[in-house]
Amino acid sequence: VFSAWSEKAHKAGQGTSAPSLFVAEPSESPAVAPGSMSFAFLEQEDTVAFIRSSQTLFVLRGLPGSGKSQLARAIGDTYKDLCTLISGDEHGIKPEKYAASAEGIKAVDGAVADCCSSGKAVVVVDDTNHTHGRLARLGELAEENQYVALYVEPRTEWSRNVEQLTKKTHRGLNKGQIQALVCSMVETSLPFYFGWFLCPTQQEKLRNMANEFLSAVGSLEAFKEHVGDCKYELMNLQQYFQDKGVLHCTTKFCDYGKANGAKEYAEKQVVRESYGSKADLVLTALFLTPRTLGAQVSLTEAQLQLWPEDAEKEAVQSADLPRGSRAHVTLGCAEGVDPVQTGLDLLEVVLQCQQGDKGEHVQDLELGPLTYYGKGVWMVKLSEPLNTPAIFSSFYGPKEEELSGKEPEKKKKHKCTVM
Ligand code: 2AM
Repeated sequence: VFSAWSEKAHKAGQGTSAPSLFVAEPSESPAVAPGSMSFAFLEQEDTVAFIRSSQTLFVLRGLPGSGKSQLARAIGDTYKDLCTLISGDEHGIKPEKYAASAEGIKAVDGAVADCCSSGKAVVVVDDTNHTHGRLARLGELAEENQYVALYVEPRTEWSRNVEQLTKKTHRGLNKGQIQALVCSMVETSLPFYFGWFLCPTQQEKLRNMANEFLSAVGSLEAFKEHVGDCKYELMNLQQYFQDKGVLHCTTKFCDYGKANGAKEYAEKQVVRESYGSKADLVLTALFLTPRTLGAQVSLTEAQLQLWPEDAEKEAVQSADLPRGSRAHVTLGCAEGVDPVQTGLDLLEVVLQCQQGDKGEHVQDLELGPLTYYGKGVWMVKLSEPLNTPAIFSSFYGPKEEELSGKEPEKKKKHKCTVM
């Protein structure tokens, strides 16, 4: 079993002879269920190479007995000395008594923060992570330390099967306890959104480019002349646009399952297969409007497979816009503006061009030709598109009621059918 993993890592040209933190005696490890280890971050050469040179927090989630620790060992075997495993079990966390495991949870978070601040390439949290609070907290730790979080569940056939899990777990949990945990897993399956997440070095590069764009546009006479075209005051551009966290290109907004088609999207084979894989995004333009600052992304055919069919129609029903024309990275928003606006602003430009209004060419900046589209909308087409590697992942954040400090709605009794 372990030699098969090592073989994979070596095949990817990434194996090292350094001792692994995860070296386990093959005889101690249970057999691997067929297909349960087929993850891009274990099997795809370019993804493995990218993760090795980047900063990734693997948030494993799953029930006791579902194959989580085996998955953790497989990650360890692939990334060897670049990887640290933090186990909830070893810190005394009891999945069935999460509320009473505060000490252990605190210790895990401390260990994650320490590993991340030491710059370890791969940090793995091996715990059930079946509650929203844990997913959001670990996502927050990743963001604070400039790591990309990957939420991964074992792909064993029995990962949510109460009967089998009850037999397999060594924790002595009864069926009722396992069932409660399975329900919690199901309820927290869908993230806030899926998307491609840029690694920290690329984020910095893009932010610098955006600042260059703002300085160049802000200092133009033409810009000052047009400030009156919109109702917003567009001076001091760097301060005007507020940062909206980790840079990413959203593919599907799920709103934890409340958005239309979220479940169907998450269950698509291509989404499952691509989760945790590297993609090379091509950024072709930067734009600013009175509301948002963004980068246009030009998706390849393969990337379009992950693009929801109705992403453009959902925003502009009346027009037939090319698939992927909403793809972008939000770089900043004016005060009080939601990041969803960036894609809508981009679509307005695309629509305007489609209707034959190509805007007014203002001048050539160092970044490329600058066009004014009216109503405070400016776009520079990059003469050298920015190729940026990114990881296809998902995002969990604090829920709205936690952000607003409001009492959460009384928890509805979800009917949960368990296989
Ligand atoms: P963005 O991708 O344009 O930046 C959380 O708000 C993330 O999901 C943001 O990145 C945001 O926009 C995106 N988002 C929010 N609401 C959305 C919606 N209704 N449709 C699509 N994306 C949305």
